[in-house]
Amino acid sequence: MERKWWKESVVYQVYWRSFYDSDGDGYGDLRGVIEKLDYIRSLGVDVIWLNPFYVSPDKDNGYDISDYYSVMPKAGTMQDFEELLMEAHKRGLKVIMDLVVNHTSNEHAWFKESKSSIDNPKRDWYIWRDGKQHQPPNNWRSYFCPSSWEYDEVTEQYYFHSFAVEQPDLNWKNEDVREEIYKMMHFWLQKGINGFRLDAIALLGKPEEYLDAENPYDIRYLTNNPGVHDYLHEMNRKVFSYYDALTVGEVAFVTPEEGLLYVDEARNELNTLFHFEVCDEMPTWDLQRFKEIQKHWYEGLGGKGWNSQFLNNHDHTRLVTRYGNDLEYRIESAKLFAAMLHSLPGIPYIYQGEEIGMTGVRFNSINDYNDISMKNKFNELVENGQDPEDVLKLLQPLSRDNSRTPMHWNDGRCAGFTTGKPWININPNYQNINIEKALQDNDSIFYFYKKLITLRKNHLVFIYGDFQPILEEKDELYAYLRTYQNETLLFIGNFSERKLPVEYNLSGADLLISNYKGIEELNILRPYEARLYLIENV
Ligand code: TEU
Repeated sequence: MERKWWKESVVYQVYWRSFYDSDGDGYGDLRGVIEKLDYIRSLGVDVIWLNPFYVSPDKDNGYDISDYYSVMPKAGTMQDFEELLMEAHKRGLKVIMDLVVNHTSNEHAWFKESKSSIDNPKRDWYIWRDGKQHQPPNNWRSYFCPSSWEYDEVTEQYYFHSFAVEQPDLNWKNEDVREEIYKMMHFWLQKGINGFRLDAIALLGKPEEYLDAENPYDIRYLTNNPGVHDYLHEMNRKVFSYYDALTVGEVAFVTPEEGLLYVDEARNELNTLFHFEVCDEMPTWDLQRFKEIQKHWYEGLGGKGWNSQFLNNHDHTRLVTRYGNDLEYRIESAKLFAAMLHSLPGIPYIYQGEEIGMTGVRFNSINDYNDISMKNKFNELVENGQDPEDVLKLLQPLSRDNSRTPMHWNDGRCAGFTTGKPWININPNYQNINIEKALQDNDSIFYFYKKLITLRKNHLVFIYGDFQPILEEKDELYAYLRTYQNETLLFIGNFSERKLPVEYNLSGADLLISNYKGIEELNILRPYEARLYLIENV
């Protein structure tokens, strides 16, 4: 596989509304990102992924778009965005945007036209069906609601929505829809952005017939339907092929073999993908399962497609809380996961705050939560008779708001995030966990990430090395070799709170980085201890 800039990059995800508030309205904004570009650059990352900032009623925090060509006032202005792009490029940072084209907002002009009458020219831009005996066309649920259909009184039909009622799905079978989206993509790429993160992109295909699902709670019927590859191949031919862009697809519920169809270089669809075999299907840490997933994806992509590595984002709770140990071993476990994610095959993505070990959060009331997915689920379960307190406890660990609390810049008022009232509560542990404190501590998680990123730049084996798991039978130990040209990298990590022996000859190995000060016993790993070695080619 040939060298590409995006294969050699580390991506930093900026959830701008929680990043830094420059004007005191309680929301982060694009000017806030501009003011913190030097901080982002100091970490050593190469690309910034900005979550959506298009005009939106904000029912799903910008993933319900009502105007693809303008910037939502909460985020700033188009001039702010253009300045952000210029200032980022000045610092050698590339910028990718979030492309949300499986659906729009129900307040988009296209939908308002489509909804206005059965024979409106844009009726077919969305998915409308007759009900069955005053019931929805089928029993499908959506990601956010008990039904994926919403009845429209005016035209007496139902429209389809894979997510919230306020997010009607576009009909990608309609060529006019596709051409309109491609035109919009060129508009942003011609401004100089460096690519897209493609939201829910595996959902573009839709079935010919909407038949009832045997188990409506298994929502895989929403994704990976026929047609998706035809659309992505056309999107590549009509848009991506004109640019040297990073295109990373959010592709849930696929096997490695299915995932390869999206990113096989010979198929000219996308560059890389996020699969969700971990974050969607592994509620708590299971190292043996994780090893299987990594091995299957490495073998499944088979050197033909490129993977991406992440363990948290704006939808998935903070990795140190969900998969690490955010109490006694917060620092060690945060660094352990970082060393693993930055030495596995694929592009590493750092979610804002991960680099200082920010943790998940527990708000006392459902009213403190913002996430539409969680609030809809809460209402459904309570309406079905479940105790509200029990439901809150059930939903808190995986609430998307865990990752959406504002960044901790310092230990001052509102963690230095805003001079106003923050749009969502700030994690109360900001006085102990914040960037100002991290930058003053040479042993902080921040500087550990920085060192890892520097190592990746100095040793291509991190990027292009093959992947050879070893010591696989050790339940709480993860170890693998990666070899490229004349270098061999060895990762060993102890994912337990006990000391573990490492039966591997480390005598000739050069230690690159470890998350403990010094080595206590060469062949014993301390709780959550991680080490990366360069070893003589085996
Ligand atoms: O999320 C899509 C989404 O939730 C599923 O594709 C998938 O579940 C994936 O497995 C994540 O767990 C995207 C955005 O990231 C999310 O913030 C939006 O709410 C959603 O699309 C609708 O645009």
